[in-house]
Amino acid sequence: MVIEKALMEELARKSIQAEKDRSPISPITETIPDLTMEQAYQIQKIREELMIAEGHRLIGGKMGLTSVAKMKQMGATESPYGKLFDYMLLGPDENLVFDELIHPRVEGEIAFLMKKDLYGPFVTAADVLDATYLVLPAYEIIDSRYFGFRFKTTDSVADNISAARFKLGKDGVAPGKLHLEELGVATRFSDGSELFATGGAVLGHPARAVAMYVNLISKFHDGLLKDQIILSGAITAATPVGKGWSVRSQFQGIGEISLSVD
Ligand code: 0L1
Ligand code: MG
Repeated sequence: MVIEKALMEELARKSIQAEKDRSPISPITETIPDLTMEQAYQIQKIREELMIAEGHRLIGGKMGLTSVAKMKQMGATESPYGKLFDYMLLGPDENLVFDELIHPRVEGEIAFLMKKDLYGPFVTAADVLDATYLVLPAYEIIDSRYFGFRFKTTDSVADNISAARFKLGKDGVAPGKLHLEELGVATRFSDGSELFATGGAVLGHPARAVAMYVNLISKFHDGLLKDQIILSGAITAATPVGKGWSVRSQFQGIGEISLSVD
């Protein structure tokens, strides 16, 4: 089905309003079941332009569903991307405020801080590592604007793949000497439960996810730019969080990160 630009803008505005009001909405595919991935990215792009017009600064991007754990959790077959804005970044000692979000979930991820611009569509993982200033431990806090986190991947793409907040570890390391695919990530939650995975859980190597991001955004002639941050995707499944909850992770050879929820 053809979707007129005006309807795309209306759908983008609904997603933004749901984020602002913490008021979940129904997935687009309930009314437009054959929403294509291309249309979903056009809606996401309009959403991005509207956010920038409101004064938010684009500071990077994110890949989603890059691990088998996440794909299984969401029943997905392809890895989508989204964009990160300045208001999403939590300070190094800042807690997550539960009441600002709808139904947040936390994911441990490896972040890349760029020192060079990269433009696709033929970027490789080696190009990404060459253009990276630091890799850092990160938490992404996703918060779908759809009821009950229930949607198709196309809905999620139109909703900026649930991007809501993220936090970076205080220390980062130049990627030169690291084997990111072997790097272990150990996570311990305040209820005593633990998760362990390696960087290779993300498409075999997290730099591959970043290369995929650069190549995908080239369809809009966008690049991953110097000083931007990119989250390479959850290493383990996303964990729902509540008030009073906390988590700490060790990223082997990079550093640690922790997060508490107020
Ligand atoms: O960061 C993520 O892995 C989110 C990917 C898309 C699925 C979702 O919207 O939760
Ligand atoms: Mg994520």
